[in-house]
Parts: sequence; C-alpha cells; structure tokens
Amino acid sequence: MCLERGRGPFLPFSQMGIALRRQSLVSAQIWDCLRRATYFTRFLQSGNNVVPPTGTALLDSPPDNISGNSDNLSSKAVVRPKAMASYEDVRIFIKDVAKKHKIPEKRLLKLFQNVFFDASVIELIERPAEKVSWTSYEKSLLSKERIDNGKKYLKTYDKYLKAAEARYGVPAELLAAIVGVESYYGTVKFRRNAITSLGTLAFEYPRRSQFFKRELENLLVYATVNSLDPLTIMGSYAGAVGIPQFMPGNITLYGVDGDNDNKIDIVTSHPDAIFSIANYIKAHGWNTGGETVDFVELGEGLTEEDFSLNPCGNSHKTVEELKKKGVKFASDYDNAAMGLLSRLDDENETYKYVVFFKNSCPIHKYNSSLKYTAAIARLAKILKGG
Ligand SMILES: [Ca+2]
Repeated sequence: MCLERGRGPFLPFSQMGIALRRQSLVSAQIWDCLRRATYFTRFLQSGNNVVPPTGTALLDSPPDNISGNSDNLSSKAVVRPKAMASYEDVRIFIKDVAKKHKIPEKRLLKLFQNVFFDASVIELIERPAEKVSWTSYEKSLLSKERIDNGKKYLKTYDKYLKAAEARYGVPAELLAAIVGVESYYGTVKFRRNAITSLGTLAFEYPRRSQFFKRELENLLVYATVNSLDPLTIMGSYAGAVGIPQFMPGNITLYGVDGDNDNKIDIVTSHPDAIFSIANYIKAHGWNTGGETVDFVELGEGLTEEDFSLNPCGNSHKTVEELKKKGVKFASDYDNAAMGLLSRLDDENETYKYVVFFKNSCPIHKYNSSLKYTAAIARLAKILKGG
C-alpha cells in the first residue's frame, strides 16, 4: 500500500532529478500519497511547457482528519546557505524581472535578502509517487467530516458561491468541493511562503528551473499588482498558492476579485478564491447543467478497448450506446448525453467503474488524476444532497 515507498509508477521521474541529493525518507501516509500521486501524474502529463495545474496534491499540511505529516523530513538535500539575494544567479533574475515589470530592483533585492533556500522543498518534489486505491482516496476525500464541513462552507459563503454560480454557471457545491479538497476549506496551514518554494525550485532544481523561474516571476508580479507582501503569500512546496492552490501563472490567467476590494487575494479571501475557481472551471469548458461523473456497474462482454483514461479526450459515447454495451448507470440520464467509460484502480487489483461525462473535463484540467476528478464530482453531488 501507500506506506511502501519507491514502488510507484513515477519512480523513474525521481531518478531523473538531482540524483546526488537522494535522501532517506520518513514515513509517508495516506495524505502524502494522495498528494504525490496526483501531483506527479499531473506534473508528468503537463510536459515541460505547460503550466502545471493547480491542485490538491500540492497541499503542505494534511487535513485534520488525515494522519500523517508529509513535511516531517530528515533532510539530506544540500542547498546554498545564504539568503537568496547573496547569489549572482538570483541577482541576475531580480534585475531582469525588475526591468521587465518596472518593479524597483532595490525592493526585490531587499525582499530576497529575507528568503532562504529550503532543502526540504527539493526532497518533497523529488519523492516518488505511489499508487493510491480508490478506497483509500475515498476514505480521506469523502470522509464524513469533510462532507459536514462542506455543508457548513456552503452556508458560510452562500452569498459568494451563489454569485459565482450565477456568473459562471458552475454549481456552488462543485466550488465548495474543490476548496474542500484543495485546502480543506481554506483551513490548511501552509508552512512556507510560495517565494521560498519557488525560489528554491527556480535556482536549486535544474531540471525544472526555467518553469519555476517563470512561476517565481508570476508570483512577484501578482504580489506587486495586488499590493501583497510576497512573504505572506503562503503555499505548497511546489509553489501552489492559497485556498484554491493556483500556481501563480494561473492566478494571472484566471484570478478574479470576488469581493471587489480591488485586489485578487486567493490566500485570505474566500470570495476571491471561489470566483477564481469558477472562472478556471468555466474557462476549461464547463457547460451549465451538464453531468459530471457516475459510478456504474458493468454487464458482460466489455473489453479493454471499451475503457478510456482521458476524460478530456474524444472517446465519449452516448448514454444510449453505453447502455447497449451493458453499462448500468446509478441514475437516469439523457440518452444523448456523452460519457466516457473509465475505471479507477482499487485495492487488490480490482477496479471501480465510472462514466466521465463532458463536464468532468474541466475538473480533470484542475488536477489530472482520475480519482481526483471522480472524488470532486462525487463530493459535489453529496453536498448537493445526491
Ligand atoms: Ca478581492
């Protein structure tokens, strides 16, 4: 199971990094596994030139209901010891960013005099991902506590969730579900600011340095435009920021000022986070009123070719066609609705079978784990009373 390290499908990825920084790791528990499985899946699928997703997997602290402390590392990675501003490569970067975005260079230099490389960031990003069964995933992401807190969240932020739904057509329950999984309804306490993580990855993690330099640049621009102190912008070890866990580049593209205070603050403002998520989901193809996911039973005669693993692909069939193939839906759907028959790995080499409808694609874009997509849709449905 997930407590066993180093046997996941992504081990080769870890070996491609800074091999000399190998380290022993302490126990990793379920949350840690979820995080790494979803993160690395997405990370690998994103390719070098694609903005990696926002996402669950990037959380720094496990929710209260999940045991495990993924940051409890006995670090053996080596990073430069002085403040980032002490080094020439960082100063060149600062000079470029200052010139490009008309930010005072002295201000950035002063900022980076207070930012230090963090060896644990390198260790966290290099850790191999491991497979997590749907049952384990469901146990944590669809726990009673998370569902109960989701119902409270719907009440607390009803005004903004409804307003975002009205503007973008994305249901309040889906928005709450994403917040609930990404940052446990905004309650996760991140241990680092994003500038520490992104700075470390930009200058101490060569294989992705260009990507993380861009994200560091995006972070500095985001902070400047919104008059935020970069040192207070907390995030995951991979630099995903705040309540919705957006990478800084995605804040630039999809961030929304939901409470109209002329700032986009997705670290402390739930309205901003809610509207930003809704904007992201809408921008990635959400159709108002469309279906997301159904867990199904199967009849006889289906073969490997009948299953697909890409909810954003072109292998969808109509509900009518799927029924003819022996798919038994849990609910009634329009026969013309388009769904993709897929399956989720479960325990003991078994599967849970699902149909991903077209609206599962925007969720999948948020985090390219099939289990994440299914869990978010399921949590949203439960919060809606389904
Ligand atoms: Ca705002």
